Amino acid sequence: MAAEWRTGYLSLGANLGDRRLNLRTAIARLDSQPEIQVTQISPLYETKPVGYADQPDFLNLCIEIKTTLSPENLLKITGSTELDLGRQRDIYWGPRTLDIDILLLEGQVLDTEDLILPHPRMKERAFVLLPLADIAGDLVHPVTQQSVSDMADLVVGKEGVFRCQIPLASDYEPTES
Ligand code: GSY
Repeated sequence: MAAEWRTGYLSLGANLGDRRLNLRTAIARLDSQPEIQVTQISPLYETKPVGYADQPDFLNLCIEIKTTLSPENLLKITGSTELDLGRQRDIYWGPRTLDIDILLLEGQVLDTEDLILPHPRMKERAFVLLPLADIAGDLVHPVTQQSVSDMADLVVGKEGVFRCQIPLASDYEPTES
């Protein structure tokens, strides 16, 4: 039986190296996987660091994907993409060339040692909710039943999140869904 294509949402962030290039490369690598299609890319945001303040500002965005991967295999791909782009885990909340968080995966509510879905901190993070609301405002959180737009309206910390005037320059176009 053919595997089912599910819709998912990922948050990407970078605050070391060429931040735009890191994000572009990560999106292209994810889309080059046969089991992943990138179908939407949010606007790009410059954001103040959350968690560990003494580090450079981040660039953040969210993407929509379609995937046939299980959550565990998607996590393996996002993890290997982070490592390929030079990520080291020196400081837990610290600077990184690339961070990819799986936010939501259609039909999946999970709490395992390696992965919690929906992402447990997404509702506290303006740097996640503002770009996510740009591409999926009507999406409903499967546990709280709140829409992404409502969560984005209520989230604190929006003053540290600025939409970039210059888009993520890209030779990459998302696949039409
Ligand atoms: O969890 C994502 C990594 N991260 C970020 C981030 O991507 N953006 C901002 N603004 N702060 C962050 N703190 C951490 S940890």
